[in-house]
Amino acid sequence: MIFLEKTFLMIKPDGVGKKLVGEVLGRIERRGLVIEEMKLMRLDKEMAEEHYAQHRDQPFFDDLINYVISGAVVAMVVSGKNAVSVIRKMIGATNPFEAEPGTIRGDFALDVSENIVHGSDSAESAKREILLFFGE
Ligand code: IDP
Ligand code: MG
Repeated sequence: MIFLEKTFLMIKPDGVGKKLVGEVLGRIERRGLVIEEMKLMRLDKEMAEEHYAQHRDQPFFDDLINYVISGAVVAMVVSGKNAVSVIRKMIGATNPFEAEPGTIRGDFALDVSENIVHGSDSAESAKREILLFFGE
């Protein structure tokens, strides 16, 4: 089944710091996906904790929050056919050791705690995250 859907993608502080914004946007555009909304912003602690609420009980939670609030992020809504799973494939595995070359993490990251980008893991997560960041 093909779904025309929206997903949420965020270039995390290490991605912005490594000057990978253009690289990530270029990959999204060249794939034929559409950037519907985009903003450069800084997350506060409350918003970061809300965004990553599902990981609240993980041992890495505090480090994750401190990392994601440590600098500017680029948040965006991306649309296209099967955008949620297409973006997840383009991002690659959570642990960059396992991310295939050709994926964003497989090409630019080597550390599970700093892995360049976030992408929604399901249509439900996308809806929640788009509401949190863009209020729609
Ligand atoms: P995802 O970003 O591929 O969806 P999740 O399991 O949702 O991965 O984890 C959210 C984020 O938390 C990861 O992108 C990464 O930044 C961080 N993270 C996940 N697992 C670990 C870990 O084992 N140690 C440190 N940080 C982690
Ligand atoms: Mg996730």
